[in-house]
Amino acid sequence: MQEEGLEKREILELLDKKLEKDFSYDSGSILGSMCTEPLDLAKEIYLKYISKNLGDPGLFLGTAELEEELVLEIGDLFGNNNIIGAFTTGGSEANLIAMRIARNLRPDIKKPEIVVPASAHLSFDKAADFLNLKLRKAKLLENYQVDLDHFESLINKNTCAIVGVAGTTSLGLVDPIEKIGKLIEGKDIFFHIDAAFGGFVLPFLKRLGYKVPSWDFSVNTVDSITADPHKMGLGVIPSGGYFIKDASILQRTGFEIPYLAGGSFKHFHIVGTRPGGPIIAFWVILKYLGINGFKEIVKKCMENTEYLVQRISEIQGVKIATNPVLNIVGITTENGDSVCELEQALRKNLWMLGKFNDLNLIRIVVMPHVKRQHLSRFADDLEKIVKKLKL
Ligand code: 0PR
Repeated sequence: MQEEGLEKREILELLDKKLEKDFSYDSGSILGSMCTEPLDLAKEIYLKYISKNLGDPGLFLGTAELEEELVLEIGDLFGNNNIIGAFTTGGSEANLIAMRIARNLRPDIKKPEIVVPASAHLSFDKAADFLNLKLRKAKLLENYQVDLDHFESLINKNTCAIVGVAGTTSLGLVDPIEKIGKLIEGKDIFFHIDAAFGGFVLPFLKRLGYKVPSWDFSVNTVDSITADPHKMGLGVIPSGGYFIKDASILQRTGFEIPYLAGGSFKHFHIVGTRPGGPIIAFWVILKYLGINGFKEIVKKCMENTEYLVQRISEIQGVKIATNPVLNIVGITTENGDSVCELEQALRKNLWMLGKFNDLNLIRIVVMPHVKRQHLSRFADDLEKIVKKLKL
């Protein structure tokens, strides 16, 4: 650190240089991210309220009330307007919090276990590690759907939670939530849904007339849901969220912090200091877009997804892994060859994609920043590269 402070102009120049390596959403290069450029209004509001700290809600009563209001509004969207919940740094934290609740609701289990589909996000591996849970993974069938028989066989007297995914990380698939729920009917096992990605797509897809399987609180065995504003909610990073059906769980498993300036309160959070800005920004996004605004955004993403699927179907040597349910497309080779070389070649052409080695696929997330012309250029490049690699 230098002795004297620099001029703002000098600092900005330095920053521009340092950050010029970053990719930007509007370049079209970012095809494999679940984040996107937040709405301009959300950015403006976030900056305005950047100092709000929900770690001490007694000092920011208005913000705390707004968070509660937002949770109820989201509950309404997810089939139950009588829930509790809060916003987090992202889906990983929300999933970790849900798994902690599930574990603590069952103090009678000495060696607690959770059952997740093999397609579940890495955050469950992390949660199992942090919380000392045994993680049991149900394998996938050929069509990438979870094998329900295997799932059922993994449930036993030590199971404190099971997980269903509504929008898998690799392919955007929705697990058969109703059928999974049936496996634990009448049992004291917590049922968590990871809709970090799908949470702010599925309700709008349904309203657009797409066939959407039941995945939310309308399935009566579902206890909690993760859904992230900073993915398809177009919110500001960091913002994830968890939503819980039974409000009494807060009293039973929440932490109490007794010494705060604003007074004591109960909460589930890992962090103490908690940003209010992204939450206020998300409240504004819901007000600004309304159901119809979200429907329009989701419709465009799905139309672009369908365009991409069509273009890939015209390229010999590659194919889509499975028909997309959400705005996520998996690309694999027709002859079963590894996608590694293909992914590397695409990366050299500055297409930044996801790659899933276990499923041998490249993932494209058709986020709102991904435009038709980007996909068209991508498909042209893909065709050339596939020819060159003789796939
Ligand atoms: N659950 C699901 C289903 C997810 O796909 C993710 C993240 C999480 C939970 C965890 O969310 P946080 O990352 O907010 O903790 N899925 C993205 C992925 O793995 C995360 C991501 C986002 C990766 C942007 C890259 C990127 O550029 O693809």
